[in-house]
Amino acid sequence: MHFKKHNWLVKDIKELPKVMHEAFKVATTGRPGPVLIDIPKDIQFAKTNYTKFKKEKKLNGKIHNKFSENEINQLIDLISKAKKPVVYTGGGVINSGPQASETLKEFVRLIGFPITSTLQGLGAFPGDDDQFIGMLGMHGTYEANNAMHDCDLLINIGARFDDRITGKIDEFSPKSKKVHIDIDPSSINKIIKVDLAIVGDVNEVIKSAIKKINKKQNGLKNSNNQRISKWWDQIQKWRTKDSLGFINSDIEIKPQHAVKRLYELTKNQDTFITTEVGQHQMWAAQHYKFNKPNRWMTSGGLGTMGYGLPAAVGVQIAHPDKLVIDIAGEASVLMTIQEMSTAVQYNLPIKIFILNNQYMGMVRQWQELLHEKNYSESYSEALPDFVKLAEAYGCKGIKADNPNELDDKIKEMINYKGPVIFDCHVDPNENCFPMIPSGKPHNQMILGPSDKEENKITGKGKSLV
Ligand SMILES: Cc1ncc(C[n+]2csc(CCOP(=O)(O)OP(=O)(O)O)c2C)c(N)n1
Ligand SMILES: [Mg+2]
Repeated sequence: MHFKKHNWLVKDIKELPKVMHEAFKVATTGRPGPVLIDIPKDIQFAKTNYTKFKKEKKLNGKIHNKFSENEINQLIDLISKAKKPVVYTGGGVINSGPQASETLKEFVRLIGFPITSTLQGLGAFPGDDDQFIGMLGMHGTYEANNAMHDCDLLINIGARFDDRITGKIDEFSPKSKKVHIDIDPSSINKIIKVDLAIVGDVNEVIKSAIKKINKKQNGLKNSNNQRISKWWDQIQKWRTKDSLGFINSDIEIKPQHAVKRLYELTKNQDTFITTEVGQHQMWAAQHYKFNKPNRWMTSGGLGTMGYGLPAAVGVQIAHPDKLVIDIAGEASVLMTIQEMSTAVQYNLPIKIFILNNQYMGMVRQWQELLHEKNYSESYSEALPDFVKLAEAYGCKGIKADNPNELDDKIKEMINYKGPVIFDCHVDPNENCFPMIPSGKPHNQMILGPSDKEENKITGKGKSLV
């Protein structure tokens, strides 16, 4: 499977400077992605003179922004007619650069629509804003998924209709007109057919739309508000379900509670969160509120356990004075735990916050819900003592297993000047809800344990998870 956008094999040393320039250009422009330059041993020892290459001017602006005024007019026309609209944003807004998030905020406030986000798009729009209806998809909120299902206009900005978002494709958002704004033409009409495709840098496209709205249709904001007021009433009703709610405990630390406390105790500073892959990742996405772009680094798509710790190392090097926390699972973090040496060697004060449930929790959850509780190889009986492991690496270890001591221990972690491994023992049996069973449409979510029976995951849906 390809994990890179492009690769080069350098066969002649004279090609190397050109290839290096090209590689950086390909990696950073259009839809950004990793590239590989293969430099064989003989070329590594060869010598050549460096020749300068002319920088191409503003590649993003010239090559990819092929959208037309007519397309922007069509977008505004759809916006001004919709009664049940929803904006759905993805990682493309983040990749477009911080300016795109500012432009997005202006656009969404101007049109007054509800906005939801994919896992990768979190932070592009403030997570604590009233217009934000939470993340959508497999573990998204009730209001976001129902809005997606019932809407009459869906504006996808920089997202790719991933299977964790669409669920059952032929029942995905069945009544809506669909707009897709994306820099990558190959993403368009790939999974979901759309009514209007606008290819371009999302920042440029939204900016053009804002300009047009402000110029031409001054009354749009008010007329929109009236037209969609019933829709907002419906969304508020869905919100009252409180789909991220959970039953807290005085005896055990609930993982959702741990993430909520971590958020409350760190929200006053500019905090960067990375994650591993599993339930803890979804609880982090659900309960930590991201108000700025690029504060949330997580592995989606292929979802690689072991991503969060090295990612935290990288983020801390880029932002030496910021608080960087890896919200981790005990199984995932062990995949790359050796990187604690890097953190200690370079004195990087990363905080590894492990939601330790002694299970590969996401696997256990699926075994419970999809395989009739046939648990296999998901329980870890022989975990290391993470406090001792931290000490073995020469950093600080903190353990918490009582909700009453959680806040003090989190504060101790935040205030400690070096790297920390925080072993937070949580309820091992907690499941991550809400959940759209794969193969089911968005309006058939499992909301919590008591909801399971009516909404059992059956038939084809099982193999789709
Ligand atoms: C490298 C890799 N192997 C396997 C998987 C499949 N997988 C997804 S989540 C998970 C369990 C993760 O366990 P843990 O880190 O303890 O997180 P939890 O779900 O308990 O929060 C596994 C095995 C994966 N995503 N990546
Ligand atoms: Mg676990």
